[in-house]
Amino acid sequence: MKKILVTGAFGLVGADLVPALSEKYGKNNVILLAHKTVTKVPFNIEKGDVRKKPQLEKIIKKHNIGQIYHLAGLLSVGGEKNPPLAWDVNMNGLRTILDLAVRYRCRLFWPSSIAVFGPTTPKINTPQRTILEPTTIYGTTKLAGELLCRYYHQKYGLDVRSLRYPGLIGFNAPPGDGTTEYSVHIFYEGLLKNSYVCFLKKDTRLPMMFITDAIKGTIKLMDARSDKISIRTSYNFSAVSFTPQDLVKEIKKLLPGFVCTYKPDHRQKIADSWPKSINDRVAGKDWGWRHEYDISRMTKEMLDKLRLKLKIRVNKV
Ligand code: AKB
Repeated sequence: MKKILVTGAFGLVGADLVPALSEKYGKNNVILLAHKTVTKVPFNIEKGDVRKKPQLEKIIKKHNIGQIYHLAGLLSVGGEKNPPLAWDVNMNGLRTILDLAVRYRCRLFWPSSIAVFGPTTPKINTPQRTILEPTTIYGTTKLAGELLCRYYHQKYGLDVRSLRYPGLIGFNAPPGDGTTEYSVHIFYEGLLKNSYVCFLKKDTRLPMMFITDAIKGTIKLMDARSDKISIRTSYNFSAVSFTPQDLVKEIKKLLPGFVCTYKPDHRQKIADSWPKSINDRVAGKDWGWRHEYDISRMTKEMLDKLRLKLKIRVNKV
């Protein structure tokens, strides 16, 4: 079988996608791209930079790659710290991968985000096709990336598929430098300190999804028949919507002494520019997307899994 390449393999999505792909296709068929030297990881790793075409081309040829999950990129908060770098990594990285995917006839997955939406987008039940006027460099690269993906599909017949990820909540990788990531930090700090200072206002409602649902949806999209894919920019992809206050309420049910205080900072403006809930009806109709986790089930699973990861005994919290 042709192998699968995952870039950004150590980020929030990669850390759960790689084990899922390895289970489905076999560990030897999944190749991880790392931009730093990584040791002691039981996977096939290649070192490389997504912006360097010759490096990547060598890896694609060497492993006979047939599918690429291109996850490497900067997020909303990290992007604002260094906009030129965000543009370079997110756009030039994507262009390199698109070109190589055409040349080696690979099926490609690339994540977009709710960051493509902006203050002028309808905030509730945001439709698939709507106003796209993002305010961050991250959202701008995601919007340009979506259009580039569709262009490559139309011009070169590339089988590229994409999802507009909402805020993802997972436990395998440490939280990234994003805005919705308060919803991951809160679990670590809750377990380690029994308190958390939230950088968003308590009533900031955002679309969110547990990582298990996100991975299931991502693989389902990649497995779907090509003629079922009517969207070649990026699918709206949704599960639950909640505020920091809602999440605190759920955490308190399982960590009764937990205290959250609110100190909104520059990240509030980013969160305020995004929708509160997303309509993903087209993903449901085209390839059968449905989420499983609600906020309560997700909270319990996060706490259980993080306790194991952080080696915290239940009777001590
Ligand atoms: C971020 O907050 O930057 C990301 C995203 C919603 O794409 N988690």
